[in-house]
Amino acid sequence: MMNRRTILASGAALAAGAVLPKAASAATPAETPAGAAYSNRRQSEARARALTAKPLAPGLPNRDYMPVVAPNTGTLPFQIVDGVKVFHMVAMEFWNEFAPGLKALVWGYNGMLHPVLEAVEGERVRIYVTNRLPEPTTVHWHGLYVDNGMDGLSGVTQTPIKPGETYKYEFNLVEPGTKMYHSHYDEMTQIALGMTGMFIIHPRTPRYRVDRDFAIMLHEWDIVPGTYRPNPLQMTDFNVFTMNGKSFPSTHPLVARTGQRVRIRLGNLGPMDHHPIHLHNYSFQVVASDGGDYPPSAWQPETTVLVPVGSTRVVEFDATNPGDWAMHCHMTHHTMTQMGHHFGNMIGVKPGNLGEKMRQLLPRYMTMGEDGMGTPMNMPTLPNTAAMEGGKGPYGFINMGGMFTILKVRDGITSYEDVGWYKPLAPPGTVSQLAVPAQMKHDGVNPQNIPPPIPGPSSPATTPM
Ligand SMILES: [Cu+2]
Repeated sequence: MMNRRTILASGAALAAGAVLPKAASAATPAETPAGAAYSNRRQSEARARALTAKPLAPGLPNRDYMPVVAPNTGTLPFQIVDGVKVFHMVAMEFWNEFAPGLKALVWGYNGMLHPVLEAVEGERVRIYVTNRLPEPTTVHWHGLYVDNGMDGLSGVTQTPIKPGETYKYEFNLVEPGTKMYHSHYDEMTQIALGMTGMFIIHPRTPRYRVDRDFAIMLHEWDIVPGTYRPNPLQMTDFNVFTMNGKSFPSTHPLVARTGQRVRIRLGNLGPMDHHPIHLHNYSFQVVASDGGDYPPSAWQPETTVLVPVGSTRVVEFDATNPGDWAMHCHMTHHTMTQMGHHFGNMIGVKPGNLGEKMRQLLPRYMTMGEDGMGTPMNMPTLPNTAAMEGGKGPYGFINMGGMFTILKVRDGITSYEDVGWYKPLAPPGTVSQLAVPAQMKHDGVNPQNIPPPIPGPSSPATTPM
């Protein structure tokens, strides 16, 4: 293997005019502080040794780790047999209700979409995978350091698990982190139908503790309104966006007590899209990915974290401000459910009696979108179709649906059940409302005093009302 010493010895570096500091030339990269940080060689070597070492005792929830909360889905159970933690995953088809009014047949594990596998660094796991799908499958351990034959890639490291068969995976968990798992056979179909989840390996000795620890897998689906099967052939035009298999308003809120340290682990194994997840009000730190913990010097304050396909991102913050704070994908079409995207643009169109004329041909026709789409349209829909948007909130209609949930921070709560809306608790004077004319006058604000519009081909400036 080439290191700096061998490069120097070979004379190649000298011939190329390279000059190395004296200290660096006396050590391999891994032996210098900068080199060690750059190459992570010692960590890598420890990981390789741990793969074949005697495993540590299995860790137990609430003793060796605080279990994560995975809203709307579950954590897979385990047994401990002869010092090994044993899981049984069953790949199967089942019905999932994405949002009120929309159910479809999906593929997942043990009757759940994205169930969490949770374990502890240093222990050994044995994971049985039974295939109850109509086609073969495998499970790949995404981001985990394992023996090659445990990697779960059909055709490369193992034969596929045929329908009816049960395979065994077994390995030491040599590294903590927010990892994932997913099918690695007919990926386009099986991942599109839901066969993904998070594999959380808690550190044996945490560097610090948090009070709330949430796990959310993001996913996207194409479910044609009125049908019951997600379409795995879709490449671009997804219409159902989920957090742990649910679209708002079915996403369970994330509940925390004021002052708690909150961690949110986000994973994305959806088919095609990256999701910029935004949290209202709080600046969080991005502290880790499926590659491992970031050193604190590399933590980054953000309000939106991009979660690319095939990655996890872990964010943390102190929930110091009570309220109902939205957390959602910032792609506007990812916070809508099953909207038809194939209409012409109707913004600014004056439809006149078009609706009446159309209803002679199509009795339930509605002209849509000439004033924008912020008001509920109560459109008659096909069977098995979710409403496009989120429904009723404490101050009226909520325009967002899809990949949207709410962080609910409350003073002094003792239960993490849904705590309702913040409205009754909002201190007087802290809610935006209709302005009082006397105060506007006092502040020199005159609603009639507006800047003139810039004239355009059909703007109101050139078409008098
Ligand atoms: Cu998105």
